[in-house]
Amino acid sequence: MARHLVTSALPYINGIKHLGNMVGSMLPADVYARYLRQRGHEVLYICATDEHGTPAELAAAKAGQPVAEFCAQAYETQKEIYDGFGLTFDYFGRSSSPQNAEITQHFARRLQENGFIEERDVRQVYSPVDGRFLPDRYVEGTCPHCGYDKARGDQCENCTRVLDPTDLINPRSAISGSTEIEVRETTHLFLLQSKLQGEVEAWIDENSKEWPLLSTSIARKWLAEGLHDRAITRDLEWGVPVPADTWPELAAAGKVFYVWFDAPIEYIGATKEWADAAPAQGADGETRDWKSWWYEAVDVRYTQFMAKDNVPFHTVMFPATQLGVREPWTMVDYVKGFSWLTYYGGKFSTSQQRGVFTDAALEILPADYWRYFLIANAPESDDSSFTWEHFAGTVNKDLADTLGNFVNRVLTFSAKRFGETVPAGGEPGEAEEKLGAEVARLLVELEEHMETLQYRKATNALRALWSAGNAYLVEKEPWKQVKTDQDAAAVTLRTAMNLIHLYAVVSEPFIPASAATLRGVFALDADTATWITPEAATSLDAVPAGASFSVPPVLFAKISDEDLEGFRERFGAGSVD
Ligand code: B3M
Ligand code: ZN
Repeated sequence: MARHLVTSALPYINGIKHLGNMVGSMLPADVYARYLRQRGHEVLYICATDEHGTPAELAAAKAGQPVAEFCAQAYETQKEIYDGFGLTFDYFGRSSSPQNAEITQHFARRLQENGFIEERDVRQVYSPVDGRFLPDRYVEGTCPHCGYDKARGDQCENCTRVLDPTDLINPRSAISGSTEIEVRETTHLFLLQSKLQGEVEAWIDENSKEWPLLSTSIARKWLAEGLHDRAITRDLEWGVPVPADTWPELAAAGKVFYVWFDAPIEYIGATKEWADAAPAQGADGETRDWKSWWYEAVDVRYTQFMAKDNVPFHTVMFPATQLGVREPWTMVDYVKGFSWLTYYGGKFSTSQQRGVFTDAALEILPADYWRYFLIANAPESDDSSFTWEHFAGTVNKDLADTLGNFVNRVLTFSAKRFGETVPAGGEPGEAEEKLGAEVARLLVELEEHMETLQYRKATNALRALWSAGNAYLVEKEPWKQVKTDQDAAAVTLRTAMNLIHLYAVVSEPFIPASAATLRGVFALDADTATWITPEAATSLDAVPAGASFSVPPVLFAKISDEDLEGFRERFGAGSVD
């Protein structure tokens, strides 16, 4: 059986992420990791904050803090939010860790030995007003490709093209706003990606056969445009230093690696952080062999999650780096890319505070409401839009009316008529057989969609499982049965309770907190968090007659019109420019 390595794109340290960021990387990765664990696989789910580069320096400057202090604080803030969303990282690291510096420097040395790095003198944007070079996001201007006037020096947010600061039209300093910009000469390390084009192409041909179209089309487009040699160092204070043993002059000049060079390496760095943290966290007694996941790891299947703007870096550039290192580091097997989640059809915007940010989301409603809505509407092939109306409608219909109501009705009614044990008596008949077959069929569907990482389809199957319970109740009408045939009512309620148990298991990756409540309904010895096979589901008898149960509090509160109005007001619904 394969061991599963799962990573989600590393959230930048510079601010709180919005729901679009959440659904485009961490949340689907968590759902997948939870599912795989339930299926009994060995899983390592790794993430970290991406702490280097100009975004971190700019955010720290804005907060008036030294950058190390800013990052340490911002890391804790983000980590707390992800805990709140129920994300089950095996480790949530920091790209500023010594582990990442060590591995990044190792990669650079190997690339140098293998002839894939070259020192080049380049002309770079310099701001006399700020007294410094202006790499990447320190410059803003007009995109030469699409004309977007707030393009950053490293990438245009509008057309997603990767840029060089000198490409920008009408450049200005992001620090002072000064348009008095000079171009000066300085030396940087270049990664000779052009030499690796053929190898990357061959690797893509061989490995991307099963990837979603979104990922392969972006990778192919980049390869078609040709891999260009790229500067992998910067003149910044904060970053992984160029190793002095290999490049003494550049190290003395204070050059650090470009954030996109060290960030993907942090997937490995964070795994080493996980291993190094073991003595402190080692109550579980497990051995943490980071290298067994990353080096000569023939039994590891590696799945990555990210939004589409990150796809080129993961499908082309990082593979080029890995190939150039000429060592057997684990390369990605499956790249799950996502389109954008929009806010009423417009962009979520950090600077304009438009949309819902993850901290505010948890302030107003429990994580499961967000998890469910976001995964059910994951922007898998196209952009999808968040609106409060759609969100409230989904929560009320699927969670409150379909799942919550079923659970509450069955347990409350049974407790009232038969007491708080699963009713005994009667034999399952045709209706139960039909239900069992339907449940088994839907479970197979759910499994198939989870295995192929199709989240919308998986959620449809989950919802259909919940609906099957309601349809069964409507068909059997236990509240009528109980008046004429106690045994018949007992069969119906017992079967319905087995459905609740099944829902507790199969809903867990999606809505873990509610699933835990459902598992707690029955005092069963067996670990019910383990997946139920379709064969076992057919008989719907895991919870036996006589088992005790308790009625949980209402699982999902409905979102009222009043709530909805309040949310719209607070978050500025529909204010799209
Ligand atoms: N931090 C970009 C982003 O947050 C970047 C991802 C790095 S993954 C190695 O969208
Ligand atoms: Zn552009």
